[in-house]
Amino acid sequence: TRTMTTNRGALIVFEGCDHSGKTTQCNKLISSMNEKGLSVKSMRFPDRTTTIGQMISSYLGNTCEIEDHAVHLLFSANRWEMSEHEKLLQSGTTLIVDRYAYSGVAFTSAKQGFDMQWCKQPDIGLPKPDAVIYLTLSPEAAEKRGTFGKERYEKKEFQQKVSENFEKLKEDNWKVIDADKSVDDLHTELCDIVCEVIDAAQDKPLEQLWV
Ligand code: FDM
Repeated sequence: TRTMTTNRGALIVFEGCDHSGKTTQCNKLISSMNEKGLSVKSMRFPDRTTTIGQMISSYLGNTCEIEDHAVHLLFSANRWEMSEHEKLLQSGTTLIVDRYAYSGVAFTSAKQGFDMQWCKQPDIGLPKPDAVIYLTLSPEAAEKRGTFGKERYEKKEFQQKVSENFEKLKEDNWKVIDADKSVDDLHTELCDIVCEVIDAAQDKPLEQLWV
């Protein structure tokens, strides 16, 4: 006899540099997939709504100081406190996630005195994304899209180091996409990719990050 199982949803993460359109694209994907009747949910990290997230938000807004190692662990804790969302994946909901542990490692290891291996440690064992869609933009194209905001890390030299770190984090589940095109063209491209990822994930078990 054949047991009835629900196909699991896919865990799809978006990473990218400032002005790459990550957040815009995540939002557009959620609405068009909802229109198609697919079960999808959006998440973003940091999730500023939790107690830990509020501390992170104050740190990013420069209204408080937190020691560099300590804040790295808070960003990671903020992902672990959402790991119950694995249940949603198992029950068939696809998660579209704006930033994940890769941002955690890329940003902290852009600071003086941090090595990547140390930075990865606290996120080991989180649900591993079925795909990481990495939106790239040349510094020139990024500059045309506007200036940096006022939050911590929104500085050109720092962002350059972050990009170099992202390059080092690429694994076989990464898809690098050139974001230097119109919002609608990029959206069309991403819709196709996301549908393929959802199809492919159905029969594969969810893995653990960096194990
Ligand atoms: N950021 C984000 C980190 O430094 N570590 C992390 O683990 C994550 C998820 O927080 F500068 C940084 C990246 C960015 C800032 O992100 C806030 P949003 O997407 O602008 O809210």
